[in-house]
Amino acid sequence: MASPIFRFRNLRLDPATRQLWRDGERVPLPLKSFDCLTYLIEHRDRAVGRDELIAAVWGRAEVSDKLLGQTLLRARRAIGDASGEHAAIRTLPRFGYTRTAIAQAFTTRPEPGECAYGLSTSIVFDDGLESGAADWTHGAAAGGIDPWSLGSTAHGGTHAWQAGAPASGSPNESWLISPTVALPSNLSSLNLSFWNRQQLKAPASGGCYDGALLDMSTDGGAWTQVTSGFLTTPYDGTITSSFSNPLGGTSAWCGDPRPYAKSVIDLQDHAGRTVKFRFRLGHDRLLHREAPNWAIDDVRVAGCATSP
Ligand SMILES: [Ca+2]
Repeated sequence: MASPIFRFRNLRLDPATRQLWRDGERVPLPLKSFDCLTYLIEHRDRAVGRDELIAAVWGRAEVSDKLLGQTLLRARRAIGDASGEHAAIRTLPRFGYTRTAIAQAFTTRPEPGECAYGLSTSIVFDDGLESGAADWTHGAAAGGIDPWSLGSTAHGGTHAWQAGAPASGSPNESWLISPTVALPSNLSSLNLSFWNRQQLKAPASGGCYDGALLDMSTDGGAWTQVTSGFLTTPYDGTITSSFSNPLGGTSAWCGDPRPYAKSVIDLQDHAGRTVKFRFRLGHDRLLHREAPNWAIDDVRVAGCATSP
């Protein structure tokens, strides 16, 4: 299992690089204080005895109460710990056979699409589009053009799916369809994630002229638009019906422009089924932005498994 990153309050602690961040700013912290903080967070489900903490961080028993107290004080200051019963790190006066123990009340949370501490990520499907189109398909509605191809506007590596712009004056509907993915029934937090970059045309007043959206088919059934379960980067507007966009009136992404962002969608309700994803793009009859209008990379379906 990869070394976890802990997130609590407005803080982010990375044990692998021994760095602590608050609101995106690095918080300097002496190494022993950092190691104490990490050990307490790693064992946040119980109180930690003084001697255990010293053995884990210093590896020897002759650490004075004063040194331990100073080390913990620096850790507490670094995380902005409150005093009294709301403190994350508290000293318990009597604890078993040790003189004192450190109790903690850290509540950590995973990022959308990541697994909580103690659970390992299980990858179900992962395609960075570096090995060709494989089982992907794409096309366009009758009379339209298929703007999809593998191009170099990548998020990871050197390839991504990308859609160009049809000629102005021509409303267009096109799609890109993923391979079939079988969702296991023994994982939790099943999700689809993909990197999603747009250069679509949108009115300054909000909404979309051109729009991009996600459909899903379950067990080979009809396509339906995904309209809920977005854990990050939800649709940001409704496509206007005023300029002949075939998808007019639907919710869509319409970044004008928007750099690569990660879209994460909850799939847990579909566990045990097979699914396909359809990335659908609608252009209106006005002038279009420069290609690529939509780029998709690093498409992944994953869930969380309890570690053995
Ligand atoms: Ca790629």
